[in-house]
Amino acid sequence: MSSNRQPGWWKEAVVYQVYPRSFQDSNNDGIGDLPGILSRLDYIQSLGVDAIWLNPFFKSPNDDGGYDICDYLSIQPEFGTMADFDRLLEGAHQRGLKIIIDLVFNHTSDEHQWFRASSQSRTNPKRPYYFWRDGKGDGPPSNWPSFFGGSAWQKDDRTGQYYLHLFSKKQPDLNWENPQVREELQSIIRYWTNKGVDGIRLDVISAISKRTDFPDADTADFNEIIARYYANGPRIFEFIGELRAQALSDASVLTVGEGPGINAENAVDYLSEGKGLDMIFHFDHMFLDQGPGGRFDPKPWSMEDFKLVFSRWDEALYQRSKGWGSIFLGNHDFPRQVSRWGNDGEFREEAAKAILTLLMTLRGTPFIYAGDELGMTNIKLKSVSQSKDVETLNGFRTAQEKGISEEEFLLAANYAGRDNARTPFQWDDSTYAGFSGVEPWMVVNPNKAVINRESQEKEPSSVLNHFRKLIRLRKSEKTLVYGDYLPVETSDGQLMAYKRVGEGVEWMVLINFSDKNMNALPDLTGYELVISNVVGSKANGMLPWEAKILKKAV
Ligand code: TEU
Ligand code: CA
Repeated sequence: MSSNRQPGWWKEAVVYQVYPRSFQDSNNDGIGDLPGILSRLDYIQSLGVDAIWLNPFFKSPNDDGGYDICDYLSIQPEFGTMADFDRLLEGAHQRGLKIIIDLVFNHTSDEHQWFRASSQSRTNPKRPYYFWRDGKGDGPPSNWPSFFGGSAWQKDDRTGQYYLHLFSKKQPDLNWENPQVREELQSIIRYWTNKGVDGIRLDVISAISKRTDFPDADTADFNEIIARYYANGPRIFEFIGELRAQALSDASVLTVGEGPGINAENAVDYLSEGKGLDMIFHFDHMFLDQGPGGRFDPKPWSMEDFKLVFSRWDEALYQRSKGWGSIFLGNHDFPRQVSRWGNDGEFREEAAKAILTLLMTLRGTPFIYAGDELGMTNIKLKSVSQSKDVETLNGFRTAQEKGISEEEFLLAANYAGRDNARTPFQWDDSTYAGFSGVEPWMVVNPNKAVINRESQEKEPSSVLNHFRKLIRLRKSEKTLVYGDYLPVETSDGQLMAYKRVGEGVEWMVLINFSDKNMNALPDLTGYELVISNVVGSKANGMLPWEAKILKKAV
């Protein structure tokens, strides 16, 4: 049964992101799988969400959590079978849930048959599926760094050339200049849309058009390198437009592009109505606390900059063009949102609800990462050896080369690393949190005794039930979806305030991003409180991490 899909269905939707490896293990091998997700569809439906984004579940050596695909048309054996996927898709559609899959087309695994052939010889017909270049002197063709540490070029001794890999060396970049590659990718999309999937997330889509002269980067600032050398390449809009016109011509199939390096100025070019993508994920807020060295070079972020990101993007997407935005505050690549933006100690519950309030009251489609509806937190790894993430493990090697101690590196990794978001989902307070009957692939957060779905179902004021309240409010009040977004000046910088304005109604959202009480609020004349996330809320003040949603008829 296919889902009844209209173009633009995503605008009023809320999307729930599931990282299959960490969500539910159904066969006690310690690894999450597709039947496990199927067994939890009633829970997902009970949240009130409309769609599920599944991180990659295709055959992969799992060098980068499945983002290194060696067969786009088969299921990762430890996740199950194609029949399991079909049952999951059917089960989701039966519950009115749509399925968004995650296709990684910037690169394949080095174990993909295309790369195995391409690396055989300089004359192999598949050689031009990837980027092969002679070195410069006795070094790589250019000084480009990989996202995952070291050079973005790997020397292949068999043919004496280097191949490009913006990510791990087991993730060679595909050569989109080659029309054969583009045709192969189009047929992969058709395979999955013919199956009835409702949307596609296109991984790192902003980087698929390379500057094929591979000029040396003239900066060491990694996020600048992404923006100026990896993303927004010369043929990017041509390639996206071609994808759209060919395999993605069904306007009811959502296309959301992951776009590191996309900025508020050029985002509209990626979204041009009908020719471009329906939505993109930008990273302006997500890179706020990354120093020039990238993820493991954290720096303090400011509320002023944080607020500016949302104003700037709302203005770019809605006031300057007819784009549509996605809103996310956490995912499988970033630390848990309550730990990163909030407080995961004394005020954890209030802060988790406050951040969910932000997520659910902005203009754009909210994407919530599984576990954030419970207020799951970061994990404190005791040693780097506990990490299962190539980005962290390589990052540690790079740090060691700079003489940085494990203890010092762990401070950065425990603050910013991706392992934080990949600990098993906390269903209950049993030994392995109800995720599995055996020790899982990844350490379970010890706070599962306190933070778990089972206990929160029973608690009316739990983070989980507050999230359900928020999603019900957003669904019943279309101004929270489509209304204008108007930032409101506040005397205390830690107070985030904004209006959502529609026909005959104004909403005001106030979020106290601090551990302290506040008593200087914007003028609330005529507004009445609809939801607060704390007990003992006062009309003329804000308690620590309080988030108020107020409404005024106009
Ligand atoms: O991430 C690409 C990316 O640009 C970053 O946003 C991401 O934070 C990454 O960890 C580098 O810091 C996508 C996927 O979401 C990520 O899981 C993959 O590792 C990556 O692409 C390569 O496929
Ligand atoms: Ca399993």
